[in-house]
Amino acid sequence: MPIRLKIAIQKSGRLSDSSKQLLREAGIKVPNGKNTLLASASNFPLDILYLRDDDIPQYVEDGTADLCILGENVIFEEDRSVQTIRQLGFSRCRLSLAIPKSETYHGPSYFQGRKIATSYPGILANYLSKQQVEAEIHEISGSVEIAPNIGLADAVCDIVSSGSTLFSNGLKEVETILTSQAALIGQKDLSPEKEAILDKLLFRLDAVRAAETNKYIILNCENENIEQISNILPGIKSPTVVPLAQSGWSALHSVLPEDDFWEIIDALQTAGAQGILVVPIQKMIL
Ligand code: PRT
Ligand code: ZN
Repeated sequence: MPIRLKIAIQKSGRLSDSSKQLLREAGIKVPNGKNTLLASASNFPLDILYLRDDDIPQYVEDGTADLCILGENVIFEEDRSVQTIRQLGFSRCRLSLAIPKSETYHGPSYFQGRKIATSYPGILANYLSKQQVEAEIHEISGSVEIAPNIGLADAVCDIVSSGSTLFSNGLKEVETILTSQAALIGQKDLSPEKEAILDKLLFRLDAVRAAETNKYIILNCENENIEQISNILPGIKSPTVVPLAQSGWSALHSVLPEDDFWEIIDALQTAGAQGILVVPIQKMIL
């Protein structure tokens, strides 16, 4: 039997659609996983295990799965013997402490002697001990945000993304303990055969990620401005310069990190750039 890698992804939940989409953008035919626990990609040596996210770290640690896509927060909490291979940029969130809006907050000593509800007792205990604060940790598995309102705790330590859950429960965020995003996590010791498949997978995932974070830019300018505009464009190498039908004018093509675009747009226009187009990239091999 040819060797295949096994990747565990969340069956349904916040990570599942983006995990499947990432693998599909890497050209891997991923079955939907609706009524199945295990499925095989037909065009890549990868099997997909669809699981609850809480069960995944154990499966990777004990070798039932070689890899997984999981929120870093879960890995930080569980302290498993696994390794983070790549951060994947989606499902970004933070783990924060929040208290009732009406309370005055002066710093972490606020929590001394108080009761904090959380699903992340390990990370919270670590944070409190670093702050030299003694508090009672009350572990609950869901709906942490209602704990202060029903008198179960004085504060919460929970995952936040938009902040609207805290807000609608009359809470305010006062400390961020960690930030998290989805990550590709792997077993510590893969066989050389499996490492070789992982390298192929990473080559594809890196091409997808690079394409997501970069844009293709096309602009027109008079030839005398080419040098100045080229100096502003970060690009992978120097820009491609294509003459326009109108003499004395050229089009410049380049690639730039999306985050840089808004920073340099004014400088480009001041240097004489016109008709600027910013176009998504499908795959980018560096
Ligand atoms: O069923 P299963 O056990 O597999 O899933 P789950 O319900 O345990 O996890 P799920 O799908 O809710 O979350 C999976 C992962 O998504 C988490 O481990 C995080 O890494 C990541 N993530 C990103 C989030 C959020 N954003 C998020 N907003 N996980 C949870 N939330 C919850 C949070 O607990 C709180 O209740 O959303 C609420 C806060 O959201 P805002 O937008 O109101 O601030
Ligand atoms: Zn879960």
